[in-house]
Amino acid sequence: MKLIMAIVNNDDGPMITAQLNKKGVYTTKIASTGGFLSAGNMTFISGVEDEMVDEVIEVIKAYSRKRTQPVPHIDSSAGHVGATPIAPAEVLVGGGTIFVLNVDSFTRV
Ligand code: 2BA
Repeated sequence: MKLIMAIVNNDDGPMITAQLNKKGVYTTKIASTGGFLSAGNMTFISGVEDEMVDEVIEVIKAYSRKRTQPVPHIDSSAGHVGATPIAPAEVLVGGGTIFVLNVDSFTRV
């Protein structure tokens, strides 16, 4: 058994949830926040049998769009002539960021 943790854009969350439910995949959604952009995103946690892992990843891939988002934090010195921002003005976010972990034990009581 594996534990899949997938971080996706908030806008893609509902479609991914619907598709996972359709396939009978149990999932827990956690409202999360990206450490870099401080923007809301959604983290899915699903415990699945090994043979389902690729199918779940395919769903997440299919419904996670890439988008560019502005980076809010710019060095305060950027206002001075000739100064450069310390971060790019935009970053490419997503599709999804997916971790697959081995599960030692799974119990429902
Ligand atoms: P954020 O941390 O808000 O990052 C948003 C996007 O900013 C990232 O997109 C990436 O393009 C860029 N970025 C992140 N950290 C950066 C840094 N230190 N320097 C320059 N650019 C940086 P994604 O890579 O698609 O990540 C989307 C979200 O997935 C992240 O939101 C974070 O919540 C999560 N994530 C991504 N990689 C992760 C990891 N290795 N561990 C835990 N969470 C991760």
